[in-house]
Amino acid sequence: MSKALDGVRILDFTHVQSGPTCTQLLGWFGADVIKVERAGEGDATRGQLRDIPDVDSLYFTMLNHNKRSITLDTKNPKGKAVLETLIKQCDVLVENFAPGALDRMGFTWERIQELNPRMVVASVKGFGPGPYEDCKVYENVAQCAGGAASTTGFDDGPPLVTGAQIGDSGTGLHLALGIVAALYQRNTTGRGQKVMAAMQDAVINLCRVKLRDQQRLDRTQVLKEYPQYPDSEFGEAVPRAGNASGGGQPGWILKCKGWEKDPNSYIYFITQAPVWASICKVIGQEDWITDPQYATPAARLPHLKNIFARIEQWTMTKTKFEAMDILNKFDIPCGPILSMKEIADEPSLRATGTIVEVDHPKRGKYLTVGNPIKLSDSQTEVTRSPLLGEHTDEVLGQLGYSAKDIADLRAEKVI
Ligand code: CAO
Repeated sequence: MSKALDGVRILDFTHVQSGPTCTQLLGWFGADVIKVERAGEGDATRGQLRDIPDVDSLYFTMLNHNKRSITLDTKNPKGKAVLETLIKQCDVLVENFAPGALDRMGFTWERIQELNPRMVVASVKGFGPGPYEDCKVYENVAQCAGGAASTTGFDDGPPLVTGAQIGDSGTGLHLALGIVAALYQRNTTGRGQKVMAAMQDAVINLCRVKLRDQQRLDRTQVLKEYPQYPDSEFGEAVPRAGNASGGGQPGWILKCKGWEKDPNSYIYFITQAPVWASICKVIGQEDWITDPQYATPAARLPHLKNIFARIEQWTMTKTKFEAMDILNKFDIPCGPILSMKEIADEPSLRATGTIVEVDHPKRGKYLTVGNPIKLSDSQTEVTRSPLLGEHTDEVLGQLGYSAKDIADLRAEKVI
């Protein structure tokens, strides 16, 4: 079967997490991704958080499937010449170096355009133009500067970062969309263009509903679906909302049977208005269907804590899966708090290719997250991450280098 991005060649100059998630996605859609790494060391994540000595870490392997790896010293003149050949023969260059690193290497936008005017040059940076544009940035810096941390957690605690890597993987997703859009536009213009995704911007985009709430708060000085209402004062900025729903249907995380011993024995429960009567029947509180204090969504807002406490009395009598079964029969939106262990073992996620087992020559079998985006005409087969420099000879051969050229470059430590 053909793939959506068949024939697209990516010069993958990315490292750590944000850039590699982007190029991995492009690889899953069929692009030929050539990852350029420094000889001897490679992407720093190969050696970070290792669970097996001298074997590429899960951090690296899980971000670099469906790629080829070549080693190249791009600060060496002969290495630069190889990079120029790659630029001429690739469609997209993706990089997430610290600001200015590509320019310092001699590969400015102008130079790249001279070499290949059709090339799309895509970058992840921590910040867009402004006071922080020269800063190096990692995941949690972006979560903090993008508004996520100030709006995550509980009112009486400090700001919190989330486990979801919205700064890195979130930005990688944004960048991948930008690249595909730029390739599409190239079909009509014949030109490449610069694509830039700043991590702060990506996090702000994902926190869009909190900017919505900031403006509601500015106008009305209250956010009635937040846990601060009606008992506490609101300040000037959107407060942390605990587990309140970000949408118009109030929700909260409730204890289920076994919560005393199992830290994940909880369920997310949404009191969606159309099923209010069903909720009342399930928990045995039918009087709330008609009681004017509870009968309408607006009337319920001052009583949400009381409502969730009453529902929790019911959920605590059921396991999270029993509660799911019962609630779903009545179309009551809810979700179990699944641990990573439960996700790893879930057969339906294996069946859809969202959780995939991959075999690696040095580490053996391991689990990874497959392509979360499913295309009906472009199936994803997850192939293992490359060893450092595994494809150097193959790729240089395809670029027209002879075996002797390659041996000379190796002797001079350029590759
Ligand atoms: N050959 C020779 N030199 C190479 C090379 C190669 N194949 N690949 C990289 N280099 C050089 C770069 O040119 C750079 O050199 P200079 O500093 O002399 O210009 C140097 O290696 C280091 O690059 P870096 O500054 O990007 O790497 P770092 O480890 O110091 O910083 C990071 C890492 C992530 C903080 C930084 O790259 C960054 O801010 N990137 C943008 C934001 C981003 O993507 N962050 C997410 C990372 S995932 O959490």
